[in-house]
Amino acid sequence: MRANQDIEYESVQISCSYSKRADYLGYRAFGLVAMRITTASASLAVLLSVLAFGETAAGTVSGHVQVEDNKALSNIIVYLESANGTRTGQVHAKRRVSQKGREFAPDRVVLVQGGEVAFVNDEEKEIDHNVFSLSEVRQFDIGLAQRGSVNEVTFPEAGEVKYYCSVHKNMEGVVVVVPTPYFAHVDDSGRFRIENVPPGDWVIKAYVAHHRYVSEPFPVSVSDAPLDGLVVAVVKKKRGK
Ligand SMILES: [Cu+2]
Repeated sequence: MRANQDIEYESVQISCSYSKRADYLGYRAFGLVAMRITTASASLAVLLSVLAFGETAAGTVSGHVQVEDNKALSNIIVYLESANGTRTGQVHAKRRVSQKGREFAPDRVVLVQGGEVAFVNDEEKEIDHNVFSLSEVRQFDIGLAQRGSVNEVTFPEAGEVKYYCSVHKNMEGVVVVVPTPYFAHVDDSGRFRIENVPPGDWVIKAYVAHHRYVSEPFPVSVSDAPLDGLVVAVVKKKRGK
């Protein structure tokens, strides 16, 4: 290259102007691609909303949870209950809980009322387990479960079901049974968002894992317009309750 300075100079000039041109073309090409992506995602969004809502409109319910004295509580679930007691939109999902390594996993399951949990003894060694609950909502005892066994337990009533293993005292878990599929986990900043809620009258409630706190339910009327900025109060339980 150094043999001919002029040629090198010229080639630099050429490549320089070429690269400017290429940049310009690239920019334009990028712009066009970006436009195409935007158009594609816009049509996708329209398609998705049509798929999600189908022929019946559905609403979004969102807001935040306000805990008394701003106490930091984790594992709060906000959910909707039908105002007239009908059970809408039941999804009888089956959840699986492993017992491997002498622990229930996941040890916290949210289940829609009527659903079931399969407790699986998937230990690698011959270790027997058991699952029992003395909760008000659902009492059960699956007896001694050998390695490889699967025991399904249904949860017909809503509420909190704490359960244990009679063989291993440190094993415990909880099934939170909610009345409808319209629930959301509250995030670290206290916010929640429940989507695809059928229009109608609902009562908004919260499940609070801390036994000294309880939510203050209130009615909400859902339409196809988003219901935003709701404040769900979580307060200390009154004495004697
Ligand atoms: Cu066990």
